[in-house]
Amino acid sequence: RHSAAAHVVIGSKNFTEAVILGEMGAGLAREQGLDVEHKRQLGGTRILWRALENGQIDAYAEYTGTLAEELLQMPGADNAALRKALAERGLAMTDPLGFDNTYALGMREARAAALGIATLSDLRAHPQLKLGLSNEFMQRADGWPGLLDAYGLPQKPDGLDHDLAYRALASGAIDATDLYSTDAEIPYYGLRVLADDRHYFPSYQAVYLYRADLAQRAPAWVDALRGMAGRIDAATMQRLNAQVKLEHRSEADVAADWLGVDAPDT
Ligand code: PBE
Repeated sequence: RHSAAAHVVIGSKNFTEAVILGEMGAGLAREQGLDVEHKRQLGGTRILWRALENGQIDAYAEYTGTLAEELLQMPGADNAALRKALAERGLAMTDPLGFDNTYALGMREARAAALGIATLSDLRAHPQLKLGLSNEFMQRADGWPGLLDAYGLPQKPDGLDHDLAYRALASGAIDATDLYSTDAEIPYYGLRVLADDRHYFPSYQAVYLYRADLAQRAPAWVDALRGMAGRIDAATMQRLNAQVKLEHRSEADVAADWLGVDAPDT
């Protein structure tokens, strides 16, 4: 070795899938011989975005709809337009990894069936329903404020941590919550996903975002991240989420398994 391995940093948001994708990105960097640090569960979307912009991290997994609606404020923008706006900020994104993780509202099947609720519009007739929505969803441009407008919803939701929402739903403490469509709990609890009959939610294709200067500092890692395009479909992502959330394996282990490498010692 004539020079120390380059140091790179990947971040992740504070939910399971984000951490798995962070561990995969870190695993790819390690395979390239880079000295990689994963800043796990740094925070919500805006925290990760700021960390990427200011160089505290070099990459993280994001979703196209989140970029368009919340981060770049370009509602309806296609991926080419997003790429251009990112480039103006010294940032870049990979092609889509192969799955969408969209927001949706969900209820226990029995409760939804008893009330005859199948679509988001159906919620209008049930003002008494208790909505418990994840804290980030309550605030976001593509979250509750817009949903309320789009559907004219009468409920007064409470905010809660997304990881607690499924238990609250199962226990009957709340009637409905925002789901992430690749969550393992949706099939596990047999939840009813309410149809977005007014097409409020955009598409949320998973991608890696990275700093454009990474192409000079760690070109092989950029190639490896870009090589993830099209490699994870929704069923696969949901299965990996299940390995962590339902089978209680670590994200690092699940990611290493999927990559076909040994898990790092931590
Ligand atoms: N999502 C749905 C959110 C969380 C789940 C992927 C659009 C996001 O992280 O932006």
